[in-house]
Amino acid sequence: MSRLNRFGVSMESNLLESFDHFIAKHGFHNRSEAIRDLIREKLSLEKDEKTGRVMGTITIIYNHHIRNLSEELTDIQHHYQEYILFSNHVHITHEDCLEVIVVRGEERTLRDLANRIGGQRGVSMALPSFFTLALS
Ligand code: NI
Repeated sequence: MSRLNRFGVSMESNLLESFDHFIAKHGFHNRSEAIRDLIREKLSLEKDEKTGRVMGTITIIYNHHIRNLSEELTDIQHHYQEYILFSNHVHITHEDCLEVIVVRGEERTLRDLANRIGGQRGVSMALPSFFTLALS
């Protein structure tokens, strides 16, 4: 590991308070460790964005008894139709459905898609799993 450098960080009290909650929730030992981790993650995301496209799946579990949820999920997927190669649906219990959506495109867009799906009431999981495609 290369030498550690110290630098000062200024931020508003409420932001720092939220950050400390984040640190406690995610089990970081201290602020420095958490900041390092966040920076690494952000830089890695940016690198993926620069290298372009990814491919993978978004696996979702949802309760189809929730009013309008199935229609809403269909609407969202139509909005992103150019990124979706196909999807498969499995009925896992009386009310729960599992869907695997195979996607290809810019990672940022695909993460937006996963977040939009995951943000719907009645969706208990929206798990993105992507790998980077080499540019051709
Ligand atoms: Ni189903």
